[in-house]
Amino acid sequence: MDKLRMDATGISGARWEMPGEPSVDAIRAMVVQAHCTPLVASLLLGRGISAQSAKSFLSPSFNELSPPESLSGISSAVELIVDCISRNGLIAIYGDYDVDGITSIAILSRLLNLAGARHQYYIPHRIDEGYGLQIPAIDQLADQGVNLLITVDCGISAVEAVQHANARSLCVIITDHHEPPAALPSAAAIVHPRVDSPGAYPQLCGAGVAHKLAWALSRRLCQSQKVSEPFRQVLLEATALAALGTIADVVPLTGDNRILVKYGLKALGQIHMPGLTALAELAQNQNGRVDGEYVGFSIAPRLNAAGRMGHAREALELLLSDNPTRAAELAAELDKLNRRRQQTDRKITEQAHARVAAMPALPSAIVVYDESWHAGVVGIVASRLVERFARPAFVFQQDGDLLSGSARGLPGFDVHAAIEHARHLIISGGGHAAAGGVKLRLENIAGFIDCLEKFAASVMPRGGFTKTLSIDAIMKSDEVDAQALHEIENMAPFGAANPRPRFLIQDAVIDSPPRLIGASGRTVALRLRVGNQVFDAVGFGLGTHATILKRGAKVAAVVEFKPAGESRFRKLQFRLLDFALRSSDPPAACPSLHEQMHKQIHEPINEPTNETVNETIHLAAQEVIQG
Ligand SMILES: [Mn+2]
Repeated sequence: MDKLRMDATGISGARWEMPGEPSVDAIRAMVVQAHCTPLVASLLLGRGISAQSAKSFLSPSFNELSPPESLSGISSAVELIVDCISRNGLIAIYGDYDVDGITSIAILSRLLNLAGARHQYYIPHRIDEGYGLQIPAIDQLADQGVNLLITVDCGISAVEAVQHANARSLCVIITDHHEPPAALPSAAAIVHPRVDSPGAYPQLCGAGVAHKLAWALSRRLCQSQKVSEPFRQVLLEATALAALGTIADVVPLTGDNRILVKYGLKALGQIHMPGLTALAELAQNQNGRVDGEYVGFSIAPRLNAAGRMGHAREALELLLSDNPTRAAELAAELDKLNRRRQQTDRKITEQAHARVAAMPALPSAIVVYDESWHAGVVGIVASRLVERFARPAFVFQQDGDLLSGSARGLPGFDVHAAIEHARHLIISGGGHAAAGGVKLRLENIAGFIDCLEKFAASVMPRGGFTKTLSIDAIMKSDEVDAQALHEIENMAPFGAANPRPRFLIQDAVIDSPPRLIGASGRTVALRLRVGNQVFDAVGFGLGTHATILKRGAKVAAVVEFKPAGESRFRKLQFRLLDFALRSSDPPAACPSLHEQMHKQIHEPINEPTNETVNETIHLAAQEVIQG
């Protein structure tokens, strides 16, 4: 059967991208080879996973993790560290203020502790110092007598800073995963998955790289491929920490990353880290499951809140603490900072929304700034503007005549390319397709806005940017059950590049009128009848459309299945991602899905809206849910 296509648009404004239909033969072959059910086989095929690779995808083994030696530079790095320890030298680990950065520091710090190395760490202040290896910090560390500097999650572009460190007789090891520049810094060793490391998994995050270094160092210190029990224990903790960093950095959950997350999440339940226990107690875990979504939406924002609203060292101290009382204090502090972050972000989002709504016309790229806006949340606010207006957004905090801010893009608009386009108007800036950061002088803002709008207009398709919601499969009402949910859970861990499967249920009926829940007023709870069954559903960001959902209304609904409760017989719940009202009953016999969809799904009958389901911007999604 050829690929099914249709032009349905949901109430959220997102275009629904329908799945191709794998052949029955392909499904059969995968069922046999991977010992999975036909449902899982068709989902995997739809994601481009072959029958050959399906088995290791479904049950990845820890032994499949690429060995530490696959990263070039790792053995020189290990020798430099061992040499420094043997001379009783002082080591500094230099990281970043986000979850990936602090988990990277925690991994090496816990290992150096066990190795009896003299060491300290340094995290720059997000707002006062900014990201990356900075010269004043290097001077400070040199003055404190540091001999060996190890960067984690940063440093690959720090050509000048490394030169400065060398001049101050600091030996530098760089471990990083950010895009390497053409000319690399003159460090004593560079450990990076995309620098001379053909055997390495290229998408490792900073903590994934730190995990490899910790593993190689453990082997070297134990003088054996098989490490001693205390080192095994620390590597187990390192795996859990690497999973946190991997999830929070939203790198694709394939290859090494999938293995690290799968075993790291498992390790979270086995290790003794009082900080994480204390944090988990505060971060309500509704279904009692420690999965990728729980870490991404509950644990990571709390750890990040320290860097955004205070100093990231509090979050690091939490990860390093072995004292339950102190850990509980720190967890409570992070929770408080996270609540303050939420309030701040909500307030600024409202102000930014109002600012955009007051513009004479919706611009092709949104640029807003204010002196009172907190620099720690401008990125989150930009995500929300993109979600609300379906336009790329740049949000700045003004400090005198200086503007510093964050940008978020959307499909069709590459933030990195846009920043390059405006390079002549800014002081500094960089990023990737989905997100970036910019600093510029106030006097250049008008030119910058003009330049960005022109760039956005040149790449914007007719009718504006549209976001797409890709659907994995169409599900008939009698196929929706807890068994299907159980089968899908085998595809976990879910996250970037492996999202929880999304299904289109074409003939659902609103069983209870929707209620608005949550502080934002944009989350809706309702019950959906599918065939003879009734399911609870929660829709994030759909609150504004709730009024058209009357009891008895027929809808085509795009849903994810969510487990409720930990029991084996747990109930099935829906997360409602989008819906479209249906005006008539489906025909009894469906000639083809294509025609059927065209007949049944009508354009939304309420006012057109730019509000869309922000599916592709993982960074944004990650930040938005906690609000
Ligand atoms: Mn990172």
